[in-house]
Amino acid sequence: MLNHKRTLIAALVSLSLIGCGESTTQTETQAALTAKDAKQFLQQAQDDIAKMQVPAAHAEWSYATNINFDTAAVSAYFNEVLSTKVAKLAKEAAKFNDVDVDSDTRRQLDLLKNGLTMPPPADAAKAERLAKIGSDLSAMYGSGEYCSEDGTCKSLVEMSSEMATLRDADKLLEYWAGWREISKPMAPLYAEQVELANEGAAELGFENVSALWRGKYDMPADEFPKELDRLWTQVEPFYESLHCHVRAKLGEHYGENVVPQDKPIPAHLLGNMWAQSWGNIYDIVKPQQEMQVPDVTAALAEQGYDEIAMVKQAESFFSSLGFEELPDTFWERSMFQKPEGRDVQCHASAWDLDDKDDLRIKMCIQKTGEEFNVIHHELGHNYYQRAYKDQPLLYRGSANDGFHEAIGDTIALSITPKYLKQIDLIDEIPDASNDIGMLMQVALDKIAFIPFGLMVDQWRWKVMSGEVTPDQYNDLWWELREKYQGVMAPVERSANAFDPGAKYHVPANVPYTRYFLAHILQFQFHKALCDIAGDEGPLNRCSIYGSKEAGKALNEMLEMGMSQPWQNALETLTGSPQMDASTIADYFAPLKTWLDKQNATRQCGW
Ligand code: X8Z
Ligand code: ZN
Repeated sequence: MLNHKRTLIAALVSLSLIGCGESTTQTETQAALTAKDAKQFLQQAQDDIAKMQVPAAHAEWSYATNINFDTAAVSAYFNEVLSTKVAKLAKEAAKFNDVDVDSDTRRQLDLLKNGLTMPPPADAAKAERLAKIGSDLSAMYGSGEYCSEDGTCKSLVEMSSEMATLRDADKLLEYWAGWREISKPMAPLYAEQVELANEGAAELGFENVSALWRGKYDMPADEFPKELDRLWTQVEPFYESLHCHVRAKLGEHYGENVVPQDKPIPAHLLGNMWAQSWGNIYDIVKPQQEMQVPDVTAALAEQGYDEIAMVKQAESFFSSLGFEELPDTFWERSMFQKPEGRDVQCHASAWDLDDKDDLRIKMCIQKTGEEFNVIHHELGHNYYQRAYKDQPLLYRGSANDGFHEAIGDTIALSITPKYLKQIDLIDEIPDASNDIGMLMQVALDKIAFIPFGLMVDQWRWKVMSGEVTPDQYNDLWWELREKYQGVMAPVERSANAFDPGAKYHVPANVPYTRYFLAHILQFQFHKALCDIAGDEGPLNRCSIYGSKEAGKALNEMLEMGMSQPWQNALETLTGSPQMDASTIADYFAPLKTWLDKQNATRQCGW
């Protein structure tokens, strides 16, 4: 997973100073540092990190694919050692603040200073505690399950898979509430973690962890939220139309006593454990007029695809663009299915264990169209990692974290009927009269996600900055869920509930704004690549499959890694340095018109 990987790289960065040591730096400080010293410092840092990275990555992989007492201890140890070293190194980097260095050196120093996600305090006992909490939270999520009164226990994967097609509101509520039992014990640990990491952030010169996280986007930390607001304002009217229609249809299906038409939508009815994407309830909200929409889940089953075949098919898309095939070790070492008899972190992730060729994914693949998309998402990470592997270590990352999350999704936007026919998953390409159905399917996945992608870190930023206290954590979560998504808790939440902890990225400390950005960026990338591929049809019917030109243009951006501000990377591919949601409006324009007609006599909003 890119996320862990970036954290890891950042953590490893600290080790770099083992070689040049603090005593050297002390002398240097006294003797007035030069640009040459800065370069030497960075070189030494990156050499040392490179050496340390591999064993640490193996420890983390071992833990994520086999959660037990021993793997937890080893991974927590590496985490502590590495993040402590990075924090030290980040402090060292700050000593070059007033030294006149070239822009490349300055960029690398800055990346070193703000690379950590949860910076440990210098106090050894506190650093150890922070690492232990991180590992405990992760284990609580990874091994979490819900046991009903009759004693049957279900994993998250099992419940999620059932919830996709389950239409019994009581049973849905049972799973929804059941899964949220696993996060209750996380609450005190989470609060303690916030305090410790804030202490670490303060030592690095940041106001708090919130400022650190917001400061990673090549613009002032306080400007970044305004940029997000601007993008959200572009999407909001369309989201509200979709919300209005979905709520009305859910009301027809479950009754208006279950889905009141003047309130947010109860969160258990949207086909997804977190109500974050709604594609699974297409059957409930689809247009009345019969629409032919490819059923990828059914097609995969008909064609006898197993998990590996799904991944091979995804690989072949990238190959068709000119990307080199994945190495044999990818197939030997990846985890594609949930193994029997041990706990694993099923949440999908992509890894690059040696910063060279040891690419892997870790997933508990379900044989569905939804998971077929997730496979493309994960491979997008792997191809990105491989594209920037020759950059200096500090530049091995995506232009901003949203870019990393957007690449595989961009490719998946090309899984259009035209492509599905090319690979024999469907026999016929539905004509344009079916477009509303197909656009609805994509909107349920992508547009419904956008406010969720935004609210998770709106919550964390307030939590990390101390604007809210632990006793307000859960209430704030639901305030933001209602404000942005128009979704509400289906039952009153108890005083000890900690619902944010039931979402992987909160206990795992993976920043979430990246997915919001990715959902904007992927449409910009898709449009740019379709133009390059010479596809002149509507965007929702374009597939770049087989276009070496599109692959080349994409690779040019991927190869840049983090070597330049993201605005330059964006411009390289799309011709514009601005993130812009107007491509989304273009892509879905016919659906917006259709929705507004459906909603004409409805009272929208919440
Ligand atoms: O976490 C993921 C990926 C791994 S980076 C599967 N995603 C977010 C989520 O599942 O919540 C992809 C979309 C949003
Ligand atoms: Zn991802």
